[in-house]
Amino acid sequence: MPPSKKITLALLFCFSVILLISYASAVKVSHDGRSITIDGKPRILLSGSIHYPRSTPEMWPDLIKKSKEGGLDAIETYVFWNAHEPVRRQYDFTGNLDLIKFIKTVQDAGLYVVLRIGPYVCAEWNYGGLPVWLHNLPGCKIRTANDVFMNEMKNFTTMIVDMAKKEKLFASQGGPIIIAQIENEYGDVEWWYGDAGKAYRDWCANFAESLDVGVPWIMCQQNDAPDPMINTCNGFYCDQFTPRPNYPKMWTENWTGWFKSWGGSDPFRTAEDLAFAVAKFFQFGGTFQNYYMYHGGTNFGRTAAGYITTSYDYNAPLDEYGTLNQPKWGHLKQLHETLKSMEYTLTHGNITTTDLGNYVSTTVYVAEESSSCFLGNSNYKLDANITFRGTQYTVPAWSVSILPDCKIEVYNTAKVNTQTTVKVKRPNKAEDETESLQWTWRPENIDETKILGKGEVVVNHLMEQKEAANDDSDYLWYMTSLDLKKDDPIWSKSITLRINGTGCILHAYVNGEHIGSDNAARNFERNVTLNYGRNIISLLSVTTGFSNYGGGYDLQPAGILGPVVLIGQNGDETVIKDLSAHKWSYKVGLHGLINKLFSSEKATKWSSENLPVNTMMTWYKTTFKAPVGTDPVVVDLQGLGKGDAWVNGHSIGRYWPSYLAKTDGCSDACDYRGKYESKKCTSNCGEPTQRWYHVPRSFMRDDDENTLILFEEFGGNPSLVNFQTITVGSVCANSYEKNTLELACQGRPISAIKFASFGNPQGTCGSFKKGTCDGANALSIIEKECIGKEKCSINISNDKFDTTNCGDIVKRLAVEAVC
Ligand SMILES: *[C@@H]1O[C@H](CO)[C@@H](O)[C@H](O)[C@H]1NC(C)=O
Ligand SMILES: *[C@@H]1O[C@H](CO)[C@@H](O)[C@H](O)[C@H]1NC(C)=O
Ligand SMILES: *[C@@H]1O[C@H](CO)[C@@H](O)[C@H](O)[C@H]1NC(C)=O
Ligand SMILES: *[C@@H]1O[C@H](CO)[C@@H](O)[C@H](O)[C@H]1NC(C)=O
Ligand SMILES: *[C@@H]1O[C@H](CO)[C@@H](O)[C@H](O)[C@H]1NC(C)=O
Ligand SMILES: *[C@@H]1O[C@H](CO)[C@@H](O)[C@H](O)[C@H]1NC(C)=O
Ligand SMILES: CC(=O)N[C@H]1CO[C@H](CO)[C@@H](O)[C@@H]1O
Repeated sequence: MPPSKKITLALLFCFSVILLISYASAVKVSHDGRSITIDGKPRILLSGSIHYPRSTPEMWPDLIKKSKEGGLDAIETYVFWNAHEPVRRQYDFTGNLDLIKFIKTVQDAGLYVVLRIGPYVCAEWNYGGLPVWLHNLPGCKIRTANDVFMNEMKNFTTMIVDMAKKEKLFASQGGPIIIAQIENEYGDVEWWYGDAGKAYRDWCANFAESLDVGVPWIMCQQNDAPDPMINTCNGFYCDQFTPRPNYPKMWTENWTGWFKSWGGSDPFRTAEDLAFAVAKFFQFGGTFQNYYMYHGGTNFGRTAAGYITTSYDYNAPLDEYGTLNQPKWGHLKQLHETLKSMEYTLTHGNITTTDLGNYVSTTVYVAEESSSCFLGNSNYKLDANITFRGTQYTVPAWSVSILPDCKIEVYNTAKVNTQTTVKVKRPNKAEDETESLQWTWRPENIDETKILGKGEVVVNHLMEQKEAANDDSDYLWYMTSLDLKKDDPIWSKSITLRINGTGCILHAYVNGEHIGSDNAARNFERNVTLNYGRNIISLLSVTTGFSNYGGGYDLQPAGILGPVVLIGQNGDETVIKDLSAHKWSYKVGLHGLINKLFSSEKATKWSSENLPVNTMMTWYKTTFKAPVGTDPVVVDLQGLGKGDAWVNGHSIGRYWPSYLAKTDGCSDACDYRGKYESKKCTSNCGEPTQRWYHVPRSFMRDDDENTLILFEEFGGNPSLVNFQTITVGSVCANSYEKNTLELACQGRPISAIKFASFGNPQGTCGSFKKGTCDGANALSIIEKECIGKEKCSINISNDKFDTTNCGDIVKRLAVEAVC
């Protein structure tokens, strides 16, 4: 056969296979009154949020694999408009913004996609995902019945849908996208927009329908969603949510933890409470639920919303770096397996719930021959003894027991049988341990602006920062000058400069001299020294992202709106000179940012002499070897103030270790019982809000020298900066009898067993103690079974362990192993 013919045949073959696959796998997604149906089959669907820009394409396959292993059916993501269209009609879908690649990666893993286009997304993302240029577009009013806005929303949303259609990514085309979302939690703020809000809501629904994607659309938190939009629930608990008749009970945001703000402590949510919330949702007829977040990740660059930290870990089942957050990940995996085994009864069965009083209830799902049962105890103090169909069950307070066959308890949300993993940070072994990083530096060149007061735009008023800077930079200079004659009435013993700000960071300079800064300036006052003749006042206003939530959130002002006044005080006489309507000139950005000093390829002069410390507006540069291995890498920025950091030109986000978390309200041990809210369980009080910053492996070169560049805005000391890897230090397990205890060091062998006791051990991981009942041989059994292995599992049965004189108590095995 001539070669050309071979190729043609091969091509033909490939082509027909592709045709066959896409034809064969096109599925019909719809819903009945109970659940989403896929090709007519009612489904229990477990989904988890992973936002593609909050990790890297290199991390995606592993994140998705771990999601699948954790028992998810679908990955949910928002689409981030301001990241994709930073300048009107100029698009970016490269790197971690490659939405299509992300969706295909999910498809390759065999999972579905829930595409929440929005394009308003909230998400603690800068400006809720909307581009700031919309705010500056003449006549544009955001998220309401406004033609300018609706045209832009239509333009972007249509483009995203067209991109997905072109790649055949909707389920109706054989792709993975089973559900799409328009807008986001609009029902929570609709009142703010009045009748225009209602009109906009209807327009959103009609517009979404007109896109003809062939899969159902949802509108979350939208009780008045027009047909055929599906309203869904968001919250920490959604079991009491009632969908409209003939619509399924769907939960699109189950908050697995909470986000962190600069100055705040670390919120966490226990595995027991999260599992309780999920189990209760399914007990009361739920059929679709999505974890917000399953992997939170990192706010790289300038993507975080106002005062939101760079880490978006969220205490999610997969941590910021993509490793398992145990026991949460494993405890939910077991729950998912249990729920999946009941899919038929949960989606078909007739439901009977019996209230036994005292917040205790039983729910029975009966479908033809099979049935499944839930025993729920929402009492936050009292364990319940339930006699159910002749058998006695103990359901701990604030928990749900699941009996897939209505006889045997397979899962209880309060009984965690999964190991707890304790992560530790280790120094970078690639660096010589005795030698710290070598730094060079250069000053940020601000003289030109602060002394001369020269800007690009001059107007006779104070400009709002979004309008003046269009979100091109965090930094905006406001500069004015005033000529003072000797007979000016302002002269007095002390002259004060008073600035009414909007809560942004402010650095104030008078005649080139720094007179003070404020972290969140609303009322800034400093005494100043002025000269006869010309005086220059330069104010640097710094944003940390714009607000992302609330009715009219887009109109919340940023920057300096004034008044800016000078106050002279002479005895009882007060003289006020209002500078607000002076001639102000504006400059967006800083010299070093505009000139891309952070790009490591840039040939600029850096000095190694007289390294400054605690000096504002300083650039620092160092090189380092990438840590060996594959463990996640962080850079410890303790000692620094606030600024931006880049590794080999990739932004790793804003840093601010000098901002300490509030000192009170932390509870390292958190009682899972009782209603959770975002402030209930927090840790890290009094410590830097964020000290460690994720450096994705793909940002670093293996052998070559890697460059870290910092722009230090407040002043700090880089001498303590170092790179670390995050590994599993120890693992703990705490399992009840009749379960299998599994220990795994995530790729490393177990080196020692620090604690083992079978009986009623006390305490938690790291501080276990023997109780009154303790089988003598537990330690030797575990040591024999586990040491030297990457993972081991032990079936916990009474006959293996010696438990004489323990009586009738329910026994547990507690183990702490060292990796
Ligand atoms: C978006 O608007 C531009 C004009 O600004 C137009 O060329 C383009 O076709 C529009 N895209 C869609 C999908 O409507
Ligand atoms: C549910 O109950 C109704 C009315 O008793 C009955 O007709 C139906 O067959 C039951 N469905 C199932 C799946 O058992
Ligand atoms: C449940 O039964 C156990 C003994 O089986 C008892 O100790 C406990 O007090 C009972 N709890 C309640 C709430 O009745
Ligand atoms: C400006 O701040 C001062 C306090 O420093 C306050 O008394 C005044 O009301 C503020 N003015 C405006 C217009 O907000
Ligand atoms: C300004 O100076 C006056 C008089 O010296 C003093 O009373 C006042 O506290 C100072 N204000 C500030 C904001 O430093
Ligand atoms: C534990 O028990 C299960 C079922 O009883 C069995 O499949 C498994 O192999 C046992 N594991 C070990 C480590 O003995
Ligand atoms: C109402 C609200 O804050 N919505 C948010 C719900 O959950 C997460 C909070 O982390 C946000 O991203 C949502 O948009």
